[in-house]
Amino acid sequence: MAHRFDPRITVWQGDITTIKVDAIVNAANSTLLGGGGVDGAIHRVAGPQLLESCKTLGGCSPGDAKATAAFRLPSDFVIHTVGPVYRGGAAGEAEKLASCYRRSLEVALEIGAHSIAFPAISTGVYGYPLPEATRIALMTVDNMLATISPGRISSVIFVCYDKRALQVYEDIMTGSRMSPD
Ligand code: AR6
Repeated sequence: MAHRFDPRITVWQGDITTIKVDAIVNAANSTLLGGGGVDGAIHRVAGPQLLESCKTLGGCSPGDAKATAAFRLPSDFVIHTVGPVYRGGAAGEAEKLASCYRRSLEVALEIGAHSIAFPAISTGVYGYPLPEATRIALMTVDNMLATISPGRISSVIFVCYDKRALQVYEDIMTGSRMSPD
């Protein structure tokens, strides 16, 4: 039978920098000093104050997360997390990726962010195969939400940049893609 995901989880296709939630998550690198992909887009829209704020954080280890204000973005906060670089799957990537989602939700709780939007961490430049990364993202967040009341976390949006990613998320949510491929 298909797994029933927490109703606070939704999937949306588009640009994460346009979303008005309490906190958006950035798929950063360990310097936290900007980069390409979603990181570049977030810094561009937030403006130069975001980089200034990130400089005070002293970097971030893979699997960890740290928050800043969101400056010109419509959200209130940016939670910067660092995904693993995919090196074939036997180098602890799955545990590191799961840790990104767990730590980001823990940081959201600490800063009082109730609504949170995630990009598909590590699935761009860092090369994590999308179906496997998506299963980890959905299962990790779903497992954590089971222990967090709706008064503390009210919604989690998974943001897919393109149609292909949206299809993968929707297939896993509806149970039509539960086995590895
Ligand atoms: N909104 C939502 N998702 C996006 C957006 C956007 N505006 N732009 C890209 N994506 P990536 P990574 C998706 O490469 O793999 C950076 O240089 C994209 O389609 O941004 O974790 C950092 O500084 C993909 O599915 O992040 C690091 O050095 C997903 O976001 C490195 O890349 C993640 O792709 C991190 O690599």
